[in-house]
This record gives sequence, structure tokens and C-alpha cells, in this order.
Amino acid sequence: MEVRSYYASTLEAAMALARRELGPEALLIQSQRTAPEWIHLGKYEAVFAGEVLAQPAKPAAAPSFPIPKPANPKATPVDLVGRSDFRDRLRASSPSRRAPTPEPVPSISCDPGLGRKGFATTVALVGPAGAGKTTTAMKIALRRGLLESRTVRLIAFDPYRIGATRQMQHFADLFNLSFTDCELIAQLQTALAGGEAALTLIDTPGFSSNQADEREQLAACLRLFPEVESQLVLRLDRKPADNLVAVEQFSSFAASRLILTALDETLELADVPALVARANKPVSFLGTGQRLLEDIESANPQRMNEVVLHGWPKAASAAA
Ligand SMILES: Nc1nc2c(ncn2[C@@H]2O[C@H](COP(=O)(O)OP(=O)(O)O)[C@@H](O)[C@H]2O)c(=O)[nH]1
Ligand SMILES: [Mg+2]
Repeated sequence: MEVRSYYASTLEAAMALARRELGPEALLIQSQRTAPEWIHLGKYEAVFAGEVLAQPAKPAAAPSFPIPKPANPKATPVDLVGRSDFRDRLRASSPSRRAPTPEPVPSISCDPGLGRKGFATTVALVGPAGAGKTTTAMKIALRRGLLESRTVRLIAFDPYRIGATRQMQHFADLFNLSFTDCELIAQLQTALAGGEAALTLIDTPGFSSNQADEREQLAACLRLFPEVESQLVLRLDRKPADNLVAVEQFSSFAASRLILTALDETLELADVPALVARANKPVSFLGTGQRLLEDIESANPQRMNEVVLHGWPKAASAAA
């Protein structure tokens, strides 16, 4: 696993360079305008993590990540987290730094929490395929785990797609996190019964509509563990009707919060209040892009108000 910076005159070009060298599974950790001392390399920097492909299409035009690489590659993540610009950008992107807007929307309840009271924080991310469960788990692991110096444990359960858990495995390797890959419900049960961390995140598969039995089996397994809180992940660029169906389909998980992703991919957000009302649970987090570091926000009513009224990214610029 390598962490590399790619520089180019546009962000898209920097990302294309990274994908060519690290492949489509590479994780975008951070993107930004290049710091003045590196500006000669390109106006934009994209920091990616991934495996260098055996035969890149072209020799790397990109320099390696501009921090000294330790002899032990496992130490790289610590350096990444310790990088001052990594932390500064996180603070700068924190919603709490943004000017509050006066008009709350009482109809959208928000509760940006994790886990159940009285238990070690253990959260299962459930929802349809492609909703952003895996990405959000990694974002939460970074923001609410590593950067708050909490021990993090990742559990991935996805027996249905070959290689489905590989991306999370890469992520865990990169940041030296405990990772358990479960292919059977029994393995998941054993994993939940043992092991401890301040924050445990369980990534689950996106069941198709003909996998109701498998879905119910997983829900029943999670119910055996009172410490597990399920959060339902829904993608806002889906048809509103499909999200309403998903709310019903995943009802046996008794999710206590909603995570809404892909805010950045749609301007049509007028249905969000109705969706949240139907789900009858507060919104905890908003996914606003693919970048693991910056593209997650804690939900709050004012922010939801802006987003519903002005869409994204208008709301973002209004709040910045
Ligand atoms: N634009 C955008 N893409 C996202 C967001 N969250 C996840 N994605 C992307 O959506 C795709 C599916 O996400 P993934 O986490 O694998 O979904 P899962 O099947 O629910 O685990 C990936 O390409 C992610 O990078 C988001 O908030 N905005
Ligand atoms: Mg996934």
C-alpha cells in the first residue's frame, strides 16, 4: 500500500494520473490546491492510497508523497495523520467553523451521534448497494476515530461479492486499524462477541430485492448484540421512491439514525424532509463527495435547511 501525491494543472488531471498508476480501487484521501513550496509540480494535489499497479501505462509522472517515507511502510499512515495540513484542512472543513444561518428547519431532526448510550460505540452501516456504506465507514473511522485518537476496529461482512471487502482491507492496512473480514454470519457473530475498541464500525452488503432472507439473517444476527446501533445509509441522487422502498426493506435493522450521501451529486433535494419523516429517524451525517477526509459533515437542522432550500454546492458556499 502506497500513499502518493499527484500534481497537475487541474484536479481531474491529478486524479486521472493517480487512477492510472494505482488503479480504480485507489482511495482518494485528500485533494487541495498545492502548497506554495510544491506549486512548480502543478496547481492541484490529490493524495491517493493504493497498490501501485505492476505495469503502469506510463512511468509515474507524479512524485511520491512529499513527506519522508519511514523504513517501515506501516508507519506511513501515522505520518499522514500527523501531517499538519491534513489536520488543518479537517478543522477548516468542520461545520462548526461555519457561520450559523438563522432559520432552523424543525421538520428535519438531526442527531450526529454514533452508537448506543452505555455501550462501547459499535455501529453497523446498512442500506442499499452503492449507497456509500463502505465509504462512509472509512470517513467516520478517520474523523471520529483516528483524528480523535480513538481505537478503531473495522468489521466487514460481505459474502456476496468477490473482493467486496478489499478496499476496506487496504484502508485498514494504511492506517494500521484492526480489521476482521467475515464471510459467514457465524464469523460475524464471533467477531462481535470478541475484540474491543472505542469505535467499531461494521460494513454490510447492499442486499438486492431478492435477497430478503439473507438481509433478515443479518438483521437477526445484529439484534443479538445490544451494543450494535444500525444506521441506514441512503444516497440522495437516487429516485426518492427507491429510497422510500429502501426504508421499508431495511426496517428490520431498526436503524436509529440516517446517513444521507451524494449530496454533491444532486440539486433536487426538496424530497429530503419527506424521506426523513417517513424513515422517522434523525439524520446523523451527510456525505458530500468521494474524498475520505473532507467530504463528510455532521448533520444539523440549519445545515439541512440550507441544503433543502439552496441545494448543493450553493448551500456549501453560503455556509463557508
Ligand atoms: N459523489 C459522492 N460519491 C460518493 C459519496 N459516498 C460514496 N460515494 C461513492 O459512491 C460509490 C459507492 O460507494 P460505496 O461506499 O462503495 O457504497 P456501498 O456499496 O454502499 O458500500 C463509490 O464510488 C464512492 O466513492 C458521496 O457522498 N458523494
Ligand atoms: Mg460496500
